[in-house]
Amino acid sequence: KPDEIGVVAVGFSGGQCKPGVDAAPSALIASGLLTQLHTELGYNLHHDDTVHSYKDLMPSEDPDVRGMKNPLAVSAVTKKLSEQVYAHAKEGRCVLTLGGDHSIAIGTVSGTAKAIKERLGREMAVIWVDAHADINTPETSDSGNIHGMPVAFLTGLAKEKREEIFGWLQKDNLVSVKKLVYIGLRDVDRGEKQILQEHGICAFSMHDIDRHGIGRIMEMALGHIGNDTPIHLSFDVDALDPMWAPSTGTPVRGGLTLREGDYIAECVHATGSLIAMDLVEVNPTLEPGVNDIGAHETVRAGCSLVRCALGESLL
Ligand code: DIR
Ligand code: MN
Ligand code: MN
Ligand code: MN
Repeated sequence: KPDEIGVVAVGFSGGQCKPGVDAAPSALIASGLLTQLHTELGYNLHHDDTVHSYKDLMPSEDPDVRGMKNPLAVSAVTKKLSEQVYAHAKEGRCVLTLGGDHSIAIGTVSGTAKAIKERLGREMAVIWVDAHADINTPETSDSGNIHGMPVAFLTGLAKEKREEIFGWLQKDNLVSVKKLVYIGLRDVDRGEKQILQEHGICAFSMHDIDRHGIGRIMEMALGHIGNDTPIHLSFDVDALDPMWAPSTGTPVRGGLTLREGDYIAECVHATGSLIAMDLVEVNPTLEPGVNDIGAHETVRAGCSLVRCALGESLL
């Protein structure tokens, strides 16, 4: 049922330290994104009309564990989100998750990975579009922010036995490092570079994009994944240059143009294998521009990426 989309709106910011990224789903929806998906692109949306903040899951105390900040909260939220995403994916819906910071991908990817294994008997691929690799382990992380660690937990490179601190992640929830592709990297920590090298992870940096052009990069990225493999696209808006997406927690100059971002999304759509997309790290309360212009532009860019991934550019 490729015309059915499950939507999960996640107003969660506990994977990093700046408030406001929890306001993104409402801003994206208020700007008309979901309406457009229905009326212009013809999708049938399954949405509970709720921006989930998971307040009932918040612990009263949440001390650091192995340097991780808010470990109980992030674990509890992503566990619940994993179940929500799984339920949509199990029905054969393409799952659109509006974040929230990127820690929420621990929930989304774990949910789709499991559903795809059960439904299709297949391992899915993950395309991670980001300025950052988000593959720190608790030990390599300088910040302790879990939004810099989701890929480590999702690939099993970071593990924690305690059920209440990501111990709920089972084998079925994980993705292979071989099925992971990065695009847009330009701010990768030393420990992360080591992890990427050690495991031979497929990663296309901004340097690679400058060198080959985005067209060739997408051929290589999709070639690595292989035909007919279900794809989960996890798009951090900070992959875009701050010129296009200034309202985000950790902007890094020298990023993708909006057109390059849209092109990535269009190419993934064209495979016909997109099974889920996350759009994360839009923070409408961070407004480097005058009169909200930064926030407005960032929301607009985010909406464009989602529409492109869902086929708006098709003639
Ligand atoms: C840094 C920043 N690598 C960290 N990560 C960010 O905190 O681990 N990810 N900003 O989006
Ligand atoms: Mn990220
Ligand atoms: Mn990032
Ligand atoms: Mn970030």
